[in-house]
Formats: sequence, structure tokens, C-alpha cells
Amino acid sequence: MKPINVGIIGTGFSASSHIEALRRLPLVNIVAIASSSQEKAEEAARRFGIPKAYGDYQALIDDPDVEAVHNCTRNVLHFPINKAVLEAGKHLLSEKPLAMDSEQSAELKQLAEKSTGLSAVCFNYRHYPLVTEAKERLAREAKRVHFVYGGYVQDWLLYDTDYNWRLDPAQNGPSRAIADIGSHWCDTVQYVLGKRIVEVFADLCTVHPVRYKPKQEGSTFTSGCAQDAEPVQIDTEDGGSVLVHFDDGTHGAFTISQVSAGRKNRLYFEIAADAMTLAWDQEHPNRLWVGRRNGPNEEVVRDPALLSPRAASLAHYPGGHEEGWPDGLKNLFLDFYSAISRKQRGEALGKLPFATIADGHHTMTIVDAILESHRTKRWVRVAE
Ligand code: SOE
Repeated sequence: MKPINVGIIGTGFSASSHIEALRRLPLVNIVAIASSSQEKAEEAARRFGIPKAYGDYQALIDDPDVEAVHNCTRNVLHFPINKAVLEAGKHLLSEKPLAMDSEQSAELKQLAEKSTGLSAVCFNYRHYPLVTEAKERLAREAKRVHFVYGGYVQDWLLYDTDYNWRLDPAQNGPSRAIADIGSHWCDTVQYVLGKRIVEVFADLCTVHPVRYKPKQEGSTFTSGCAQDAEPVQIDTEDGGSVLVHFDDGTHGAFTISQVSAGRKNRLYFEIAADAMTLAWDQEHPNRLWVGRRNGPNEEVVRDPALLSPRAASLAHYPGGHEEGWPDGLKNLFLDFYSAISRKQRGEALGKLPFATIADGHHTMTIVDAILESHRTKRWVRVAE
């Protein structure tokens, strides 16, 4: 089968991780990259060995060779680029958050319903083998979930000298930590449970109301330095805690932080169900803890021979050969491009494992409800 031609928009942390993961798939071919200037695009094309470079994203979308577009830009560009790709009828893989707010994402949801292309949002944590194993065990063994708790904590914005475009609401949108990483927690947990968050109560906080913005901007995960920097007021949250209710009445809570020393990228959840408790942590992704009341606790390791069939299909190496973040991203792309190939062959798609634009929109409505709850200090229903 002919590989699917992909164009990448963006050249930062997420673009480079997408390129690396895509290069590990036989069913795609990266043909073009776009950036904010021709010079930047050409530099990135040389660095990544991509044949075509565009200094304008619309030119990449209009290129007849490009069949699928990865939107790896800053949040402010998610909406206009996603809209243009959907209108062009091309396949779309968008970075999260899907848009700046749920008004924009609602429009994208409508466009996606009419588009001839397939589309997905980069909620990559669904695609880890042991996250899928948790989902399968829960569906198989549990009748009732009592509580869900956990969080997503990082430290790359710990100091007031750490600065990045995500600190600027004009580039990032009105929510920072919740939209950036809280959205991942919500999507992952909703996927594992097969339930939706319908109501939230939030308490957010900004640890550094003033940060020092360097003249030369750093990229995500690089640390800053106070020299040659100007103070700027910060209006978005460094983190917070949120109580949630799911659609079947299940209760949950999560804490988000980008200022937790030593926690580099810890998305974790624990699901207390009647049959067992399941716990998973992105910093130790190859283990799933299963707690029991009347028997020994268990630790399931990522060995394809020990996993349910769908989880085993996401584990590409035998046990003991650790897989992690880049592999989860690759699994998402594998699921996405396999679905496109099946569509091209006229096969039925069935239930898709990846987050669709409708899922991305739902997450935006959760983010908006969290902001409103924090502002009004009350429970807020997530918009339908
Ligand atoms: C920064 O917080 C970031 O790169 C997020 O934007 C990603 O979605 C997450 O997977 C890793 O951290």
C-alpha cells in the first residue's frame, strides 16, 4: 500500500517528537514542514531531512502532495490551522488543547463531522500498553468504581525565571496548567473508565504572579535565567486541584502542578473499584499496580505475553525491554494511520481508540468549566 504523505506545521518540542515517532511507521512519509518564516522552515527541513519547506502554513495545507497534517504549533494557532485543514478535507492530527476555548473547539467539531478526512487530538497517554490494560481489566472485572484520584505534576516551570510562550495568555489561552496537562489527565481517565466528567469544582493557584521573561525565549522544558530578563505579570495558573463527578455519579479528584520539584512528567491515576484498585504512573509506565482486599497485590509488567490482546498489540518489545513516552506517541500515530488505511480500503472503522475532535472539544468544555468554577467558587456543569 502507498504510504500516506504527511506535512508537519511547527518546529518545536512537539514537532520534533511527532517527526521521530512518524519515522518509525512504515505507513507514512513526511513530505513537508512549515514554520513562521521560510528561513526557519528551511533550517528545520535540513535538520530533519524533510524535502519541502514552507514559510506559510496555508501553502503546506494547499500542497496537493500533503494528505495529512500534524498541527504542532502554539495554542493560538491551533484553531485557524485545524479549521483550514478540516475545510481542505485533509486528515488532521492536532496537538492539544484543540483550541483556545470551547467556542472555537465547537466550530471545529462541526467541521470535523462534515470533513472527508479523519482527525485526532494528541492525547497520547491513552496509547500506553498498561493504560489500555487498566481499561480492559476494569471493564472485565469491576462492576462499580468508588473513587478516581491522581494528578499530573511537572517541575519545568518551578522557578520564577522559567519562561516560555505558554506563560503568555495571548499565545496560550486563558488556562495554562489545566489546559496543557490537566486536559491529558481528564482524557486518559475518561478513556480508561469509559465515563465522562460532567461536573467540576476547582481551586487553582498561581505560585509566581510575576516571572522573569528572558529576551531570548526558551522552548518547553528548558530552564531560564534571571539575567537579561524583564518582569512580567502572570495571570494563568501554575496548578490547582479539581473535584469531579462522572456521568454515572462516580466521584474523583485530581491535582495539577507545573511547579513540583523533581516531578518531571508524572501523570498518575488510581481507580478504586469494587474488585480491585488499579494504579498507573507515567514515570514508571511499564507497571500497573493491582491492589486486592482478600489476596496478594499484583504488579503487572509490560510483557506482551501477560497482557490482554489490545494492550499486547501496543507493546512492541518483549518484557524487560522498556518502552515509554516516545512509544506511546508512536502507538497513537499507528492507530490513527491504520484507521486512515482501513478507511481508504472501504473497511468499517468501528470504535476508534484515539481522541477525536469531538473528544478534544469535550475536554475544552471541561477546561472552561474548571476556570468558571474557580472564578465563581461553586460546582459547574460541563457544557453538553
Ligand atoms: C509541557 O507541559 C508538555 O510538553 C505538554 O504540552 C505535553 O502535552 C506533555 O505530554 C508533556 O509536557
